[in-house]
Amino acid sequence: MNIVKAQLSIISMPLKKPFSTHLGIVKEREAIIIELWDREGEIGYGETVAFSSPWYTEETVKTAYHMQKDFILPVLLKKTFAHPDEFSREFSHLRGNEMAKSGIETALWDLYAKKRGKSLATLLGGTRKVVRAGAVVATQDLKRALTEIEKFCDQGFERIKLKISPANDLEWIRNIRREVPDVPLMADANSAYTLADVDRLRALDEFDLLMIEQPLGPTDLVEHAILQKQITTPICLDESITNVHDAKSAIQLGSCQIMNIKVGRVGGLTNAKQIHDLCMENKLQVWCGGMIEFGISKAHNLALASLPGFTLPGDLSPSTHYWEEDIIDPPIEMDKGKITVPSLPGMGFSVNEQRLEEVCRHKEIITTI
Ligand code: OSB
Ligand code: MG
Repeated sequence: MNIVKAQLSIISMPLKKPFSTHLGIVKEREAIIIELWDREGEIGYGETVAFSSPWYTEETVKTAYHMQKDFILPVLLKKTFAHPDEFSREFSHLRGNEMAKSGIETALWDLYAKKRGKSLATLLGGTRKVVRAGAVVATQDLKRALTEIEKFCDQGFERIKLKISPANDLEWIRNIRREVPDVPLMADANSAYTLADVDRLRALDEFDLLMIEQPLGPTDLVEHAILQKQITTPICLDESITNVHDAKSAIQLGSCQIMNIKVGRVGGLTNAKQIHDLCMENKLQVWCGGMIEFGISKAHNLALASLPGFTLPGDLSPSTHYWEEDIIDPPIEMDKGKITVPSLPGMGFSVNEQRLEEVCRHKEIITTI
């Protein structure tokens, strides 16, 4: 693959409703859409899932744009890649900045799959035709949380994930369990606790949660291992796993029983697949995490989630879940809690150029000359 031209577009769209965690509220979603052209004019699409501010990881839309424009694309435009797997190694000298890398790496994967006339899922080694969808409840109001859970269950979502913190955990989950005793329920703390909260976290054990996601800090692999010995609810890691090495360490230490794999958080599809393979070898269950993303990233997620180790429902939702109108065509749909893995070449969806233009705030073309 020889990339002759790249375009970076910063887009912005309001969410249908605010997404609220103990770390802040997302009302408007920015993202960088990447288009890579090869010599024959074929285009590969990627999406950078960094947020406008560094609340979830240290990256932002602006830092990712800087990395892509000034460090990644100038090198990429001078290279020839036989396979998108080469990207991760080539840019390993560029530290961190996984979301910046992922936006471009996933565009390379899309282009590569289109050139081969194969779906991304097929090329990654996917084995499922449909994946199981899951919804996230991210609100500071218990009544609203209960209403949403009921709605999501009616829509067919196969599991509900509740955002928790010491301000809304035990009381909330007790109420939810009273209203909907059997719903497959998990909690995501986004690092709201420390080991000093072990009694509080142990009190969650009685509610039969599928798992608790990232209770402690991002670098707390040792602390998560200590916590897991004191609670029965399986720990799932999210923020703590940014590469294959983190995943190996977490498995060695016993920091978690389950992993959430996000393409953007781990620097692209190649690394995501490697973490998946490692978890399968070590008999850990994995699921595909979400980033309140647009359709391009959603499409890449569907391909990844078709791999055999993705045995649990992910943060996978239809286009209309967060957006009035997505940027892909057709939009992603859910049928009875299942989403079909695209089978057309590449990511399997077209980009809705008119919609992309509508939500575009800034764009720039980068070429070798
Ligand atoms: O912690 O999993 C998280 C969204 C943005 C940033 C972090 C997280 C999330 C989610 C997934 O919870 C929401 C979704 O995309 O459906
Ligand atoms: Mg999470």
